[in-house]
Amino acid sequence: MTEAPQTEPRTDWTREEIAALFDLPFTELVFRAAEVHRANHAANEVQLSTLLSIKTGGCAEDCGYCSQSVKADSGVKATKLMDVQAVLQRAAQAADQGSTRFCMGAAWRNPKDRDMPAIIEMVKGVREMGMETCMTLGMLTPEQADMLKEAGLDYYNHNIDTSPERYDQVITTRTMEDRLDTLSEVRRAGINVCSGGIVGMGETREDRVGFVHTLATLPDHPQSVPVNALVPVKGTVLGDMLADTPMAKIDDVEFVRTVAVARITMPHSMVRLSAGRESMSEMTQAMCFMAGANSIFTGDKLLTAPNAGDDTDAAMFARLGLKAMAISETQEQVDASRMPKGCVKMEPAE
Ligand code: SAM
Ligand code: DTB
Ligand code: SF4
Repeated sequence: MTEAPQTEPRTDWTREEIAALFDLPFTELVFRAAEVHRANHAANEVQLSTLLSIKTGGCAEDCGYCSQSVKADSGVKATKLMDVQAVLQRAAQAADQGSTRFCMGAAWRNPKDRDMPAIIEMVKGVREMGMETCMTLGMLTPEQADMLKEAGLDYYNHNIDTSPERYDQVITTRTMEDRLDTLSEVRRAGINVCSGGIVGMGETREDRVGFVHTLATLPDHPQSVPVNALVPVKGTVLGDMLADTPMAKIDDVEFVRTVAVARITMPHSMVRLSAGRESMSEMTQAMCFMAGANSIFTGDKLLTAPNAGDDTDAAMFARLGLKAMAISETQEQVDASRMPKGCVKMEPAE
């Protein structure tokens, strides 16, 4: 007999339970994930977020996947922080295209206090347009987290990227603990957490288990969980590694499995099919939506890498019968994810 779908968030997942989910026959795993998805979300609706790099390149960190690290020979030019008005113009274009969340990313280890006034203006301006706001600026001090909350920031993106065991093989200039500390400050400040990572960096299945386990056992599940497929960039440690050892590339089935396990273990979270869609077949993306992914990045550019683009996505949405999710729907999920664990949401009496 099949068990009832898991709908209440649990934060006591064991690694063994998560490994057992990964080990399920593929169709059984996707079926279970689809059940959890349908029990908690409108199954054919996808939340649309748009990215903008507000400060590109020249980053002091050595993340092995990233084109923006000073250690990478990727040809990405370092720029200064964009002007507030230029950022707001790009947000207005994204809103016109139907996007509901504007995610602003900076290639920083952490923001400097002198940057905060402009950052705050950006958050306020984008919010005034009626879009949700997201920032990803690196590590935050408690004071900076409070300032962002005060400005009205809806989400902060800060990825754990991989398993705790593999972390120092990917990044040496900070630790997983540093990442978890910032996530905890963001949570304390009352900002929604967006945290996920990258698969396809040559990691093992056990690393993917550890990656999902770390997210699913945080004190609260992140409200958004981006699952990125590595975009291999020439001149980065991992991009070059993958070019030299193509057998290290993750296969599509294993990618879909990772999405499905994230969906089952974090039932209320928005699971975002993030970077890497540009080189992914429509069928693999369709399997990800079936397995519970319900958010994407729109537009033809991520931060520095190409993205699928609005026309391609519109054609895919039409073929698959998907539609854009309204902000009110996303907010319902956020409320559900914040309910005390073990509570069942009651419908109002007739
Ligand atoms: N500097 C900030 C930070 O590291 O938190 C914000 C920007 S950083 C580019 C945001 C995230 O993008 C990273 O944590 C990583 O998960 C993802 N990312 C960066 N380069 C990528 C690539 N080549 N392929 C897939 N994901 C990537
Ligand atoms: C996330 O998890 N993926 C986005 C966002 N958060 C900031 C970034 C993807 C970056 C892909 C590579 C690039 O554009 O340089
Ligand atoms: Fe810098 Fe973020 Fe890229 Fe790491 S991922 S090098 S912190 S921009």
